[in-house]
Amino acid sequence: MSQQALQTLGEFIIEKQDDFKYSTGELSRLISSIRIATKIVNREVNKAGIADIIGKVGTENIQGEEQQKLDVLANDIFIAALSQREVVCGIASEENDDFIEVKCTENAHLSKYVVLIDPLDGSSNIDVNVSVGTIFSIYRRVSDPGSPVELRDFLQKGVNQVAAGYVVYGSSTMIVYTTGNGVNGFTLDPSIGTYYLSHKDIKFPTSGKIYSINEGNYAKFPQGVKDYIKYCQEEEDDRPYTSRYIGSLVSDFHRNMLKGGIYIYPSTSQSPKGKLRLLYEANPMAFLTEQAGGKCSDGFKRIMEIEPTELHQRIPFFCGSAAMVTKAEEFMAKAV
Ligand code: AHM
Ligand code: MG
Repeated sequence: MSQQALQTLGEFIIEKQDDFKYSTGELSRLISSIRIATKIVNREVNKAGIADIIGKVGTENIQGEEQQKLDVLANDIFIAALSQREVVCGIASEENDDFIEVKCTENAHLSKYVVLIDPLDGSSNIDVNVSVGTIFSIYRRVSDPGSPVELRDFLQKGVNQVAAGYVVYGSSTMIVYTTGNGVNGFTLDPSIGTYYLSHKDIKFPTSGKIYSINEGNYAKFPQGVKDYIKYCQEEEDDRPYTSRYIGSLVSDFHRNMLKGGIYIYPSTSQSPKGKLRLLYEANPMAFLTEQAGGKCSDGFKRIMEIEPTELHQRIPFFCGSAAMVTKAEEFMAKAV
């Protein structure tokens, strides 16, 4: 295929800028900054094996989990790329305890956007060469422009998202994002460092045959989830379904969105709120899911309508093909 015939992400961003009434180009610049950072992170992830930069740095993040060097590096890369370009007034990262106020210049202070980011999700997979990802979520600030950002600028419901997306650093590196007009995916040509539009207007198949859940935790799952797993395994109609779980949210999500499937990270008896974070993982994935025609809930209610109360809040997460999520919710409701 001739590369000249393909649209680059840069061209796509410029073309789509006109979709927004009264657009100032600020969101386009912000997405372009993310694009640049992903290429740098991609380079680091790719060379991780040979560069011997994998290892523990001896610090722990707010959730008390061990950080690996690449998490720290990816976090620094995104924060630098976003704060140096006058495109955001605040950044919250899964790797930082508190949000960051961006005040490097007067202009940046006036920016109307905040970004929430999980710079390197699934990082425990890096040292075994399994795909990892970046997840991001963009909101318009609610406090007055020009004043320092506040916690409430970040604690917004998912329905307020202006844009969200992820990068999968996989056998190919892809960026997939939405600004509320459907979901598009771009694949990186590493030889020239350019993303090309490869997956236009992605839609979740309405149903599917894949279920993704960490079944090692089965004994600790709520009864509704146990019942749904049993349903997935029954020999009836198009079942049993296929079990696929990478343990890297972005990769599991990406596969399910393209092939049809459901991803569940439920509450467990040990972690009643589950594992995934509402602001850094659940909400951006929920926005993408809904934009692709899928469904996303905490097992009972829509993820994007949940009022956040803290930056690192966790939430049970059911996400995927609409018919499959609806079915899982039926089992949850029956078991209450
Ligand atoms: P992380 O943000 O600490 O990397 O954790 C999130 C990851 C997800 O990518 C993945 O879906 C999940 O944790 C796997 O958790 P588990 O190993 O408990 O199944
Ligand atoms: Mg994460």
